Amino acid sequence: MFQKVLIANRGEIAVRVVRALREMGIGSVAVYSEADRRSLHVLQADEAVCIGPAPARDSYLSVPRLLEAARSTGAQAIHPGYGFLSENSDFAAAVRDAGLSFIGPPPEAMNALGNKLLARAAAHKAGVPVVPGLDHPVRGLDEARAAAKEIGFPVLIKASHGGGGKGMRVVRSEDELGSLLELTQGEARASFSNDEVYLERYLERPRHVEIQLLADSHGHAVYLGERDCSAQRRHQKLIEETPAPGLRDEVRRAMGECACRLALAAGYVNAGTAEFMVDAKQDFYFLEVNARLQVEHPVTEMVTGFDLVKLQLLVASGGELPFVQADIQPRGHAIECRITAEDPERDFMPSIGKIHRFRLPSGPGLRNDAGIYPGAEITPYYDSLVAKLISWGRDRNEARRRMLRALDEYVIEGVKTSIPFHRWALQHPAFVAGAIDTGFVGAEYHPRHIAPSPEDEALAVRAAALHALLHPSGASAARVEGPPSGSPWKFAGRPGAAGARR
Ligand code: MV4
Repeated sequence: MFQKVLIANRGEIAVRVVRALREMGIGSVAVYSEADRRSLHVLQADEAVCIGPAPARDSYLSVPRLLEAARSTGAQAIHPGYGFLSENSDFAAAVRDAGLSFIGPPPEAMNALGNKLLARAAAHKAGVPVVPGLDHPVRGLDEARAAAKEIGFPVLIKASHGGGGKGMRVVRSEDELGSLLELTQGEARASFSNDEVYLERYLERPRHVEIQLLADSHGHAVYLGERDCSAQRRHQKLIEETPAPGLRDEVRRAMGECACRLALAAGYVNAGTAEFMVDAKQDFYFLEVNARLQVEHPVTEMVTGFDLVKLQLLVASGGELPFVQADIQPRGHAIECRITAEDPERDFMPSIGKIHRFRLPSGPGLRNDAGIYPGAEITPYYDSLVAKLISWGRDRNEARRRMLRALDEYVIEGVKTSIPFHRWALQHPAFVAGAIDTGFVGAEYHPRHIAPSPEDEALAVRAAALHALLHPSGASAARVEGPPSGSPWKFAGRPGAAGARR
């Protein structure tokens, strides 16, 4: 096993990796940009190296600076976290060429699964269902027309090199095909420097269900259940849970077995995620493999009891998986809410500033993975994810109500956060019923759901005016004696109160 590992990342995920290393008795090296001098991951790691100025391309994305930091500190391996260089096969190769271990898959496996068309072909070969469509780039309008007719409308034009929902266009009829093909190719050329596109049948509002897999270098692969990530907005996940509500056991098992076959066929070694779309009949279709630890990995850890970061370190150092599929027996239900520094009332606009009050919820069945602390600065340079709140329950409803309770306890002041959105989502009838798909947030969420209603605003103004009349000296409301039962405001929003949630 390694004695010292460098973490090529920042924020909550860097803190998460430090924790696993500390428990394993392995030294940790944090790297940081000038904007992150006082960040939590720097304070938590055994050592820390400044690798450059705030812009990520000059720090967290600089391969030479990361390798130099590993060399100068004597780290033997690099954990890339998620985002940044985590799925960059050139980085994985450079780490290997520098004589270090990469806590991730071999670059060859990353390449085989990283390109959408290559991944489709690999899936096809491994007997994994993919959405009906072309297995090669479109070579002209005539071919596209013939393929679209065969597939059946609506079809989806996808850029081979696209990602994160960019470079996709729905075509509803043949007469739109020519113009949308040109448009998508032009956008693909501009965004990905490559205009290759292909066609697939378009699934309306699928669920997003992904399989957590784990593969070692001895030919073993297992799956650790699935996660439903349908609660997302513009391809940014907001809430994830496991197990996927209502997913039939035989579907879950079939998806898991597909993910393992694919991993073994590609020579994959690491934790990884096979993404699928699931339709209303629970037919499932493979999308792609994320060759990294994911943001939402904690929900899987909560129900399986395994530490995925420790297992990543084990398989990356050549170790054999210490259990088989039958040993994986998930228990209960877990939900994760991503706490981002964004304003859900203003189109999730990033919010920056200093965190002045910060208190995390605690008590039974909760986990907090936070990258911030009181006094920390949220800068505009990086991702807006600042913390993750995970709840566990014996069943889904316990996990859901526990999450609502925890969101009520959460205190974070200084920046706007996604917490009001989560309160809304977790009480929505469709979420309560476990009946959401990837269209849920786009179709159902509107800022007015969390902004105070005009009635409440007007009532607040009248209350303030009354207070000013009764206390002309300017005594603050906080010092005014309330009725014996306490202020009615104290109970507004509690179960049983008029207009209460739940
Ligand atoms: C699709 C689809 C419907 N039909 N492909 C979006 C991101 C990319 N990785 C794949 N995506 C989709 N591909 C076909 N043939 C709908 C989506 C999609 C989606 C997929 C997974 C999770 C969230 C999504 C949100 C909107 C659209």
